[in-house]
Amino acid sequence: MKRTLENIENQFETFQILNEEGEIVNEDAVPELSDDDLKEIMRRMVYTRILDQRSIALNRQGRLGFYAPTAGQEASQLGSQYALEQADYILPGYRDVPQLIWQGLPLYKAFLFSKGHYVGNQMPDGLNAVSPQIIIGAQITQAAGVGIGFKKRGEEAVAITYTGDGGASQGDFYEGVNFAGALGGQNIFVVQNNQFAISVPVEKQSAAQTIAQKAVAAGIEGIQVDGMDVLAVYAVTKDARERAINGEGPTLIETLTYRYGPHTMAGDDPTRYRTEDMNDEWEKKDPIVRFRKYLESKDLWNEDEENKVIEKAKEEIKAAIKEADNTPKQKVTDLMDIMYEELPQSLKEQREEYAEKESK
Ligand SMILES: Cc1ncc(C[n+]2csc(CCOP(=O)(O)OP(=O)(O)O)c2C)c(N)n1
Ligand SMILES: [Mg+2]
Repeated sequence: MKRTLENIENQFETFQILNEEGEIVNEDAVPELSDDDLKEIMRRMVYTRILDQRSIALNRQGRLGFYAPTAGQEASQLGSQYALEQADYILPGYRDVPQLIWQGLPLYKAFLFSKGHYVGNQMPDGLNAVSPQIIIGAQITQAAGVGIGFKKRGEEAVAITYTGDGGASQGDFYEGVNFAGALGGQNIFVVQNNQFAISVPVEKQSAAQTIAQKAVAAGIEGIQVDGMDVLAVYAVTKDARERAINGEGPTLIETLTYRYGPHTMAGDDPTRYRTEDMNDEWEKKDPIVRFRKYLESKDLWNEDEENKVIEKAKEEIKAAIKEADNTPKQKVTDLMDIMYEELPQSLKEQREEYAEKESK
């Protein structure tokens, strides 16, 4: 028998443009981005890191509900989002709130999502997205549907979906990528491989050396990218988007990354399954540190600039949490009203009952 697995796996090398020192190691692949774009990407990453810190603090004060920390994953999340256009459609997982924010979700709505308030799930006009999915993998088949729809309608847009290394083991994942491949969906499937599914290490998740290679069985392009390198993530996503729109099919992107914090704020203790050494090793790869070094070497960034971003983030976060707190509490009648265009008779009666209770 000819040994094909090793041959295939050897082809999935990690794509990188910027190394840990902030040096370009792949000159030919450097994406065309203006100085303003580069600074904007940095601003977004710094802002998002602050938002993460503030969200963790707010959660500990009991002012937020569900929260899945994002620090460490900024390059994977924002590098890919920066490659999108406004017409594109995002189907995120629970950790992917930053992509929604930078694509147009107001911050107070992100906080309301955390609080489990329905207003946090209502996307503003111009933002094509569903709210973050909690069920692992469920958004992947939906994304295939949206991407196939774009193709059928001849629209110049892609559906991008995000899941984790754990999500890539779900049946929905294989169904989604296969179906999108078979029907030429305008899709980008991003797997943020942050090495763990809660406490389960990726090595126990699959016998495959890479998640990217799972594209092969679906007959689509797959690439593994340094998920701590924002230029590399941007470049591969931009390329995937162009190919999808040109009718060249979907792409599976595996980003190698790490979440610094706990899985969620609901009691996970990462010291039980990760070592200090492992944390240190990944922190050396930090996406913000290396991009800062790169921008400083081009004279595009300095401490003052960064402090301004941090102050602005803190102010806006303060105002947004206030706005979320001031949003009227959701009522049972609200939940009924947003669920149906026309209420079924049985619920009409219940609605009247609740409306009366709520009016007291
Ligand atoms: C269908 C389903 N099974 C189990 C869970 C419980 N669960 C929540 S997060 C998680 C791990 C997911 O890990 P991964 O896909 O790697 O994403 P990460 O949290 O690391 O970003 C599990 C098993 C769930 N939400 N949905
Ligand atoms: Mg994971």
